[in-house]
Amino acid sequence: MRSRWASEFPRWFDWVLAEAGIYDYGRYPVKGMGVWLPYGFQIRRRVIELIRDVLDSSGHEEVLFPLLIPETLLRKESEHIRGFESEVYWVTMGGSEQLDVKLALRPTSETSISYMESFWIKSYRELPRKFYQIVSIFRYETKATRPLIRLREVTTFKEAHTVHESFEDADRQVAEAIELYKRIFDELGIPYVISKRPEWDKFAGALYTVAFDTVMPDGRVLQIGTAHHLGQNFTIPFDVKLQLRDESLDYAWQTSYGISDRIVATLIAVHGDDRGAVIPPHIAPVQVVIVPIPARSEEEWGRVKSYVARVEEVLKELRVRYRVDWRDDVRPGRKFYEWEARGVPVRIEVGPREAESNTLVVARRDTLTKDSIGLDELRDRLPSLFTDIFNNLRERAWKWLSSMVHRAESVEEARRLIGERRGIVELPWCGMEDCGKKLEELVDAGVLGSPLEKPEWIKGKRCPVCGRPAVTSVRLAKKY
Ligand code: A5A
Ligand code: ZN
Repeated sequence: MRSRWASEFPRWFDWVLAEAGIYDYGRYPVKGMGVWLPYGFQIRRRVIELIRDVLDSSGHEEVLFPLLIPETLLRKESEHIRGFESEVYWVTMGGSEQLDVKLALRPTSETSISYMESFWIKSYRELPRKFYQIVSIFRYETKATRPLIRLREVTTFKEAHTVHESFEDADRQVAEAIELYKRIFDELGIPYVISKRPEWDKFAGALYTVAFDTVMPDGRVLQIGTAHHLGQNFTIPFDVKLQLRDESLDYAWQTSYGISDRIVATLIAVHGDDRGAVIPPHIAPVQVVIVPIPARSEEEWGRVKSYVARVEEVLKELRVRYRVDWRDDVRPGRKFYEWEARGVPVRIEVGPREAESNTLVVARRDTLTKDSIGLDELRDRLPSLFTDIFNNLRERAWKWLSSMVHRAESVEEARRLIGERRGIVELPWCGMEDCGKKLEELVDAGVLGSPLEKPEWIKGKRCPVCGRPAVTSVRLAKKY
């Protein structure tokens, strides 16, 4: 058994990805790139389905752009390229010929999408448009790469790109994006803190960035999603012009928002335990595993087998994704261990005793408790058991996050909290960049930003750096 906590977390995470058959990382001979294994791929697929449902049902249209972006396009917005310059993979050769224009493997798609929008969008009547794609992007990350958390090929990059007729509409779109992301994370039981990133840490080319952060079991913070107001920063250089209501011509306004493989990483990290993954029932590739317990005689075994068939009938009727682990060369204890590591939410054990008495032993993965129920109760109890498991996972994860958000009023206190407890520390703040940066240095942590609404508790409090009255709070954390 491994510990998921504190400094053990990175090792636990590597172990669970391998042990549960989710993601093979570190062996493929390109740094920062791994392989989705069959079991992991199914988890990923269900998460993607959830994302698609949420976006499709809110007027987003799925598209698919080319992977390659000509250098000329990528360089058009100066802040953007300044931000991404050092992370771009370039294609320079076609066979043995040098290419006239270098081609970038997209690090994100603002430039290619804006370029095409200049042909598509003519009038305010067509707006808003909300596009999205779920694709691979490439970033030559220089910070330590980690499986699913910091990749160089991000294989599950959901990027949405929207176009609007005014600043305010784009502003409202960022608010919608936040609501949609809340729904997505809520449906996975992933807890989050929402912050407006400080000026010095916004997306390259954005007017402002709002980010979702979560706290990993080691107390370090991971950014799991971002929404950006892009203003007219891309529509001006790409000439995305439209006719407005008063017949005048102006450049369009845009937003973009993205989530990545980190959503799967977080699902596994926040719900897991020392035995491995704990996958919420609606996402689990296998929702129920039946482990038949060996019998002493052929005759008894025959009764177990036909009893298992009766259990299967019920599971089929309920349309549950289940497996019967019939392997005869593996002992039940070993099977329990393996299915627990994979995070199967419910295990049903049936042996001679259960077959005799028409009962089942039902084990919950989240609480590791066992219960004996009648076969006739299964039909009624299983759906509510799934709901209970998910609610418990979500509650547990939120409790953990809340316990990791601390408040401090002085630099010393903040520094001690981050040093001893990790997580997020909130301080009153005057809002000045100088003080924010000074805090990063003094607290020895990174700034996440401020809450979207001015918090009540800072009333009458002062910025611990300059002593001026606080206008908001600032959050700091050790970041991934
Ligand atoms: N076009 C916009 C949406 C964009 O690219 N935004 S972003 O740079 O902030 O990326 C969106 C999200 O992808 C981030 O919030 C982060 O959760 C995730 N992400 C970024 N780089 C990543 C990497 N190297 N590996 C895994 N996830 C990454
Ligand atoms: Zn200050």
